[in-house]
Amino acid sequence: MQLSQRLEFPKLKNDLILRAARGEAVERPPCWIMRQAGRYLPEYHEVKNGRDFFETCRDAEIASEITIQPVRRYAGLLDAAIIFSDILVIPQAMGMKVEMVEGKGPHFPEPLRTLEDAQKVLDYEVDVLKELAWAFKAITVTRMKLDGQVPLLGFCGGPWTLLVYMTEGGGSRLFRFAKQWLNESPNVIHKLLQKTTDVAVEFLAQQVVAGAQMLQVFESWGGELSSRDFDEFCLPYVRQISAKLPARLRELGIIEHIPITIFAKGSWYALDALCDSGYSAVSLDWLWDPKEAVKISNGRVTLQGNLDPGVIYGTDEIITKRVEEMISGFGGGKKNYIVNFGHGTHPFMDPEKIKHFLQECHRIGSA
Ligand code: 1CP
Repeated sequence: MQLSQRLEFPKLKNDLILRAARGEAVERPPCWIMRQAGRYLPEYHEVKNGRDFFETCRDAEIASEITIQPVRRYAGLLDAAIIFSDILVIPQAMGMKVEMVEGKGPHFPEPLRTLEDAQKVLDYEVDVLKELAWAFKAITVTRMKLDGQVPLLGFCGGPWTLLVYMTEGGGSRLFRFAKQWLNESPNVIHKLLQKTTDVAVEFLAQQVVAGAQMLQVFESWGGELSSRDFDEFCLPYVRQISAKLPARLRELGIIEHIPITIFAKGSWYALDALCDSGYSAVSLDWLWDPKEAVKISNGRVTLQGNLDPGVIYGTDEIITKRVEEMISGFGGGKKNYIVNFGHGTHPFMDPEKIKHFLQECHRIGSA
């Protein structure tokens, strides 16, 4: 798509998160929450109405409604919306079947177990625009409906995390198959990671064309890798994504800088490297002491995080105390900081507690 053909979107009224991601000084830290749309919100279950998960993602009207629900409920408290979708749409676009089992999570009926299985995926010709057309439509519809209230975030799974699901066939505790692949057939794994990376770059770029204003890469299983395996199987691909994206965006007529965040859960050893990996922001899990992370990042990136989501089960007083500690730990939050949890919301969380968290982030972050 050329510049002249680009879609016209409503004017953005709140660009706080974009400014913070660019490293500009801000009046208070922007706030959003990983997995803010979905399972803990009664209005989500109402709209989903027992439908299949991927069916809801593929219906632009429903996906946009679910994306906007938290923005509406927490009016004025959230500074970004994240498109309602899943990281596993990339394996789907690569020809793999993925089902979402209610109450259990993702399930691949035919995970990669043999070299022939892997070859089939490597040989599959992926047409990102065609296979994920529904995702781009959902983004465009959502951006229009948001009417510039807050920026819309696009996202994808990191290549290593996607490989875990493709080999394990779902969530895992032991990572038996993924680790077997890494240590038995590293060459095949590199080919799969490369192919996934190429699809991820195109997917992210097209999300921006469709209307995403900021992006995040979720390497949720980063911390399952040893530091040396992270350097071999994760970091180079995560780096390729941030390195290749700007050129692809320019080809597609996008000249503005699109901030991109990397979240490599559990990969504490990689923070220094991630600060030099071409990402505007690095999202931290709750194992980090904010002060230590600030010391290491030393102003190279904007840090995002990192409340232990479990704090939301606590009293208002303890939530307030943890917010104070978090924001002061990140240096007061007026530069190089975005408020978030260290991981996603849980289905059992009380939306009112999350509201208290957000209100306190605003109060303390504005002081
Ligand atoms: O508000 C939002 O963030 C909604 C959009 C969203 C995002 C960004 C969903 C909806 N999923 C994701 C990302 C995602 N999906 C990640 C990365 C973030 C993280 O680490 O949490 C991962 C690992 C997945 C995979 C996945 N999808 C799981 C985890 C399985 C495991 O291995 O433990 C699950 C349970 C899903 C299903 C899913 N995705 C999203 C929702 C709301 C749900 C629950 C489906 C339902 O309604 O039952």
